[in-house]
Amino acid sequence: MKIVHAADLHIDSPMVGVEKYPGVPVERLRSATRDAFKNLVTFTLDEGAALLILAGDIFDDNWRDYATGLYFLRELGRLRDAGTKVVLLRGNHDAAGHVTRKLLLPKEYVTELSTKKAESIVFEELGVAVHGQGYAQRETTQDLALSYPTPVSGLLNIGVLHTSLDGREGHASYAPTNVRTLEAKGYDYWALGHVHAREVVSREPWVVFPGNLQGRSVRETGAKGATLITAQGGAITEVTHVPQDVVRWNVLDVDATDAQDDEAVLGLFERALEEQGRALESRLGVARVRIKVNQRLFGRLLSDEESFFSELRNHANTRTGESWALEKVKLSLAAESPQIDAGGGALLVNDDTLRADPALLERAKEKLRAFNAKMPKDVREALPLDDERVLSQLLAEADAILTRALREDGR
Ligand SMILES: [Mn+2]
Repeated sequence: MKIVHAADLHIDSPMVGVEKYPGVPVERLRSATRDAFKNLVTFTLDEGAALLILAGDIFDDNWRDYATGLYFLRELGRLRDAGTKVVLLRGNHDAAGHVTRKLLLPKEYVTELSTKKAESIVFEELGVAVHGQGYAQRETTQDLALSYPTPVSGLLNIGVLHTSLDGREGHASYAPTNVRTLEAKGYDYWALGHVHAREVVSREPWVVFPGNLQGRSVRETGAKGATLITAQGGAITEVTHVPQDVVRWNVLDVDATDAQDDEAVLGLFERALEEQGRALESRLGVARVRIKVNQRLFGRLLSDEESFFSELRNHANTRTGESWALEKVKLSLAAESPQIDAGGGALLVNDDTLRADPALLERAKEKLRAFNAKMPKDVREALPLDDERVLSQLLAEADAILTRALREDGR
């Protein structure tokens, strides 16, 4: 028998800001959460799964209109004829008290777990008991797992829970609990949701976050999908992750420290695209590109950033066999750049260049005097900008701040 476990579908998540990126196929991105859900239903059918479990955050928020809910029901409807059962619950994003638009679920094959108290749904014909409770409110901060029912003996017991567990970076602390509490329930499998990165937390019993079904920003990189559970004779024999995403987010790090010109940087960029492109298959790849260059090239590329970046986009968009779009390009300075290591050099004009050019120094002092005159008296006295020693000190500090910022940006 096969069971499919997915969570955090966030269907019709708005994908804020994607239209800002030149050449990104916005419609393909906007429909990605729907298309991934369609993939999930097709996959469930192809596997002949008896049960599909959706562990919360099926919807991102209140729908703009009923089209979102109707799409969900229409796709789900493909499971009816196959006899596949569906169990779902609400998470923080689609908590009962938060969303105002409601769907009438077809009860003969879709069951929503109560948001009022933990309950069990027994599928005698499958030999499976599913336990769980959905979110009544967005801010659900109590440990819901504590009141989950005792397992039904002789059946495969699955707990469904939308939880941050004992804390996961970047995820609000909702329905917090811990693995020990889950273990103590005596279930065979915990079908968790909420954390968007896939994680097998435990194997005895199975405690699994499938991750979200479709990445929605560069913070959600890599393969996204669902978990396929295989059971035999009332025991779980296999648990595997299967990608369902149609758009895949990537961070492409290109170390071009040794590159001497634009052409060399482009070559390295091409190679990075090719390497990561293999995993895309027919998906759209959306990448944030981080290119690290030496100081000489850094200044030159920055001075004509726009045309260099559009060159990169053009290379990405016109690849054959793969489909790529660039979210953002970030240039950074290699940390091992000798001048930087010597303690500075990020400022085009620094103390040395200023002193080497008396006219420049005089012009700077003039500007600073005018600026200083507008300052309140106490500031003017504490910081006499036309004093060369003060100026030297400030330039050195500014250089250090800029240098550090450039280095950190390269990480
Ligand atoms: Mn959530």
